[in-house]
Amino acid sequence: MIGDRKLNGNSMSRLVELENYFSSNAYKIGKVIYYCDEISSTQKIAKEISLTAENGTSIIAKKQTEGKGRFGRFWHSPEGGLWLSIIIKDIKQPLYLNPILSLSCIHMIEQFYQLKPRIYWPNDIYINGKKVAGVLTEGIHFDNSAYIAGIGVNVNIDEKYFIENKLKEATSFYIETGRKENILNIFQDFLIKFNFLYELVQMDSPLYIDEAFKKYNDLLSQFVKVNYGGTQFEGQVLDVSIKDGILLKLQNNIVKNFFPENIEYIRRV
Ligand code: BT5
Repeated sequence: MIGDRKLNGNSMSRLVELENYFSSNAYKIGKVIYYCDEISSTQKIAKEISLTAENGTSIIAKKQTEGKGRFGRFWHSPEGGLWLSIIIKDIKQPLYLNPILSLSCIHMIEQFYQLKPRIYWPNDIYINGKKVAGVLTEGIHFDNSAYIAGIGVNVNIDEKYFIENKLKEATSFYIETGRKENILNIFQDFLIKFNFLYELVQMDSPLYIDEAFKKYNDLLSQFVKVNYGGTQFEGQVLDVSIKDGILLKLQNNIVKNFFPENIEYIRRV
């Protein structure tokens, strides 16, 4: 790790070895990687540098003090997690950004651990009924011409942290397996998978992504309660898809689509 510099007031390093790996393998994402010991939020810094940064620039932090979830929620980011934001400037179908973040995480988990990850709508990753990772994509610039694709993954965090912070539904790979992993290895593998799926989107061949998104989904045929733009709905999940969202058969037998951007939360009943 060399090349310390200040980036908008934060002391950042470049992960040169990893950058070389991604450049020399002709990957589009990961040619520029910033690393910081402690940061407010990787999303925030990514936004600040997004105008001049090249497509695929990635920012990771050992620890975040103001980690951000969806709808302004707080994301706990102590040391022991992968806290990552990627600046994406040229994706052909932005609808696929969240799903490919989730699926890259799923495939990385399958590579490293004997675990069975599931996608819990819209894009959380769950293991054994608990949340191990969350995804947050934000459109930036007035016309959404660029995106900050964020993911938080609980890698080596211990149970004590979640108990002390009253996160009953949270887990980590360490809690599930008793094994600690090198977070940079996890990051590298995640980014390899992300590059692969990203290329599928850019080549207009997202069929595999559509199928995998359905295959790993945890909600098919479940009875759920949805908070949709502030209104509650209850029903059975008939289908989930990236393009059409979640298809619910409501209690009055009406069938209705719900799109992820407006789903504040969804719970099993
Ligand atoms: C998410 O939000 O799941 C998206 C999280 C994205 C975090 C990444 S980290 C890198 C980048 N930089 C950032 O600042 N953010 C992104 P949401 O679906 O709103 O889930 C938030 C809820 O999950 C909280 O209200 C808690 O209930 C719970 N939660 C918070 N921290 C958690 C953690 N570390 N593990 C599991 N659950 C957590």
